[in-house]
Amino acid sequence: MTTQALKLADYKVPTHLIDQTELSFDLQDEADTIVSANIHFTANPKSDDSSSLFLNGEQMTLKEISIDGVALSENQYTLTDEGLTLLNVPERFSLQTKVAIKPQENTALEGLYTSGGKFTTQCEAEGFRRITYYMDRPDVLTKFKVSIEADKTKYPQLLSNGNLIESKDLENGRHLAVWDDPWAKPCYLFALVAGSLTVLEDSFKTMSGKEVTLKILCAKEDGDKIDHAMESLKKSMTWDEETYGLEYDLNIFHIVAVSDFNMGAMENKSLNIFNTSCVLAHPDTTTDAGYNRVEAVVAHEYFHNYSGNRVTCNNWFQLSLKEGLTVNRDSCFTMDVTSRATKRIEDVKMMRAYQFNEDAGANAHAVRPIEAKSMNNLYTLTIYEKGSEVIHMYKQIIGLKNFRKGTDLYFKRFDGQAVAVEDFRDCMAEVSGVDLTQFTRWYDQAGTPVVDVTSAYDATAKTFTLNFKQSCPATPGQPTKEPFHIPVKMGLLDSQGNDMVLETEDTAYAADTSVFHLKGAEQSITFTNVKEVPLPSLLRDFSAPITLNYEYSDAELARLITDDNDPVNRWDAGQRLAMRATLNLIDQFQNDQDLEVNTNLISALGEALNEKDDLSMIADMFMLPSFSEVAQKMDVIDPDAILAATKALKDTLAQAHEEKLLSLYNAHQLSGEYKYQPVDVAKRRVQGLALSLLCRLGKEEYIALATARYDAALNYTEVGQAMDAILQKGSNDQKDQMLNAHYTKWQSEDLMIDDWFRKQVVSSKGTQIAESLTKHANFKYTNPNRARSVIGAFMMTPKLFHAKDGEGYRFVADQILAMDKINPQTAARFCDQFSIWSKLDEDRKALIKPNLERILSAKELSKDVKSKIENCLESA
Ligand code: HT7
Ligand code: ZN
Repeated sequence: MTTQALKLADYKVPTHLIDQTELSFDLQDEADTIVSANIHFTANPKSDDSSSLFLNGEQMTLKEISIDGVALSENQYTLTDEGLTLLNVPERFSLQTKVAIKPQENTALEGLYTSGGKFTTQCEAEGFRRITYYMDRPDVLTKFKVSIEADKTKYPQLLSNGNLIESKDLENGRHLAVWDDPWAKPCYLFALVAGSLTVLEDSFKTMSGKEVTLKILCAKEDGDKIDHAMESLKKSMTWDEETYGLEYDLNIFHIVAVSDFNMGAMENKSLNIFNTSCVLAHPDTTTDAGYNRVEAVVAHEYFHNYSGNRVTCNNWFQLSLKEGLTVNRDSCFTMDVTSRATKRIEDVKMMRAYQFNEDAGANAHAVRPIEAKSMNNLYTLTIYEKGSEVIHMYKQIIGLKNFRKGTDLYFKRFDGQAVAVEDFRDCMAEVSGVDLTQFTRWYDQAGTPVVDVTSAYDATAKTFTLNFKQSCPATPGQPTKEPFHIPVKMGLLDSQGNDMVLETEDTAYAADTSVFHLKGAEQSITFTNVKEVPLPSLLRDFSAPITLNYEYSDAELARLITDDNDPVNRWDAGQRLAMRATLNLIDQFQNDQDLEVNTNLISALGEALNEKDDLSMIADMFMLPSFSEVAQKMDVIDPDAILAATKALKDTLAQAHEEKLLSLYNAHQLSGEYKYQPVDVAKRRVQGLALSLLCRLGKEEYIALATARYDAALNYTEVGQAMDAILQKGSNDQKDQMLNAHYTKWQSEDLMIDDWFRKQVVSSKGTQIAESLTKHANFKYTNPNRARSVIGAFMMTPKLFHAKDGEGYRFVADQILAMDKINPQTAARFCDQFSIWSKLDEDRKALIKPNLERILSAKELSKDVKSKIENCLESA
């Protein structure tokens, strides 16, 4: 039977409200944990159905149950695998329950579980129902008081949300801590941690002068790797005050690092829990990208304190309300504290390579979906990244000042409430006076809109007309789409490369924001007084998450690369040229011709290498179209052709620019102490680019350069770049030696061993290495980071996943099945590369289908995996 979907249309207000929740945890080393709950319910006046009450509860044993202190007989409630129904309940009552749970056996990492000798929780989205019987839904908010009791030597720290109000020693070496959170919250924000951890303590003075204690806790051996997270936290707190006027609202804020974690981090109220990979940083073990990730994730979780915690979602279909907004907030933060253009380009690249791909596949869904078979599977690029682009569009449409007025209104009006995306939209409409009705389609219609643009210049009338035509491909369940309100930020360049002053009678163009408001399926705009043929620069700053087609000549793209005022469009012109070159190469490959790279691209990228001021832009320009971006341009995806074309492109660029690349490499050598600062990051980045291209040439001297970098490197960014180069082109002996040395040196550092696994997988040629790594003594399905370092890395490497003999598909299917028994949420993520399978060539489709069917026929498949594979098979 196919998995039943939950529907947004079936949303009903909760039957009851909760006035207060008191929880008590008796944590035992090996025995069951006993959770006692005292929950104070009131019938919800807005509900017409409060005579009975359903409480979610899974994988627990009910030991005791009473209402207002009177034990219930068995005919007063019913129990199923999914929860508990209380029959004929009064208007107001308190429910007392005692349940036993098994955190030591919880490998799904949802609810309460143990990791590295400590107890920890993950409740979003539906983990709390594995802790106690409760209304596990985001629209039931209440204050929590939590008592935790455990052995004092093994678990000296006992933490939960809010303020510590009591702590004392008990008999038998045990102790007790009581936490009280003054802010009402849904149970997905509940957290508990018990363990023996190192603490870094600092403080932050808020804009109103309140002192906040900041604590970052991690395993003892990682105590030297949390300074960067602390600095990032303080920067984030300042940024949120300065940018959004939002001040922290408690006297204490914790971050705890945990090694077994399904995602990056979790924003539990005042007790954020982080995957170690998103909090630990040290120059010897963390790359620049890793430092950047820590800074961004710390900011993201901190920003949730308002966008998510103070104002939350009324059901999980509204997830993007908090996630899209918070991603947008963390993106802007990163732009402000690092390089604006580089961050924006990274976001655009991510949208095109991954979110557009999601939109084109079997699991495509709207930013606010209308149904879901598994809540865990809602944590997608569409909800997060496209959701953030929706926020970006609000800013384009109503302007930055109005946007800030809108968020002020939103946080004030809905403080302490659970709301929907319309509530956010209405605030934006109210403060700006702009009608955003049509804009709502961005939430409801899935798929990436395509806008085809043509132009006409009338030399006599001195007018320039742009004709726009929008469409959106069908997606599962949505065969046709209505036109979107698309903000197209634009400029027209004169022959000197300057922006013309734009004149038009058309009210669809807003001069203050340079935005053309495309609302119709077809719409034109005419500019007057245009003295010469202009060169349009369209969709500046990627003002909308669309594909915009315009027939630029190679020469026009070269002009945009050098002249455009908008860095995103300068970069995009390079991307367009590179995509054109790649598609030509694919054509040549498919017609058995010699592969010859477009010379205009070679010279344009040669020009880019001369850039002196913004080194990062060089590296951005050389980010060539990825496998998935190219695949999206093909009617039938031919992996062999894509791989051959991208290889030819990189090899040719390396040959053509060998000298420049070498001088770039030599010019930016850094010495001294590692600093995570934009100038140094950019230098290391271009060096890494140069080294990897040079090593493609296979010359001894460049391998020697990589070896020298490996030997002399002062930080892991440099070491990692050298290792990647050696793994690509070094001798087998050199590779073995280097890998052995890495393993020996870092065997006690999990994240470094993850990298050891990952590097071997991505540099391997077939399935054998990955397969044997899954049998390595240090490989474990119970640790998502480790599993991702092999299985995730494998499936994201097209030459491995799409191997002609189908071994890649077989391997990933085997791994999904193995992982699903342990951790369904992480296993489900390994299904994602299959979502475009029906667009592949016939041979590959025939290889994939039996693997999908094999997964689906497995006994006891989780609904997370089942629903993804069902969608794949249905899409064919
Ligand atoms: N809001 C969180 C989403 C989340 C999660 C985090 C960790 C482990 C499992 C999880 N499921 C959902 C993280 C965030 O977006 O900030
Ligand atoms: Zn988030």
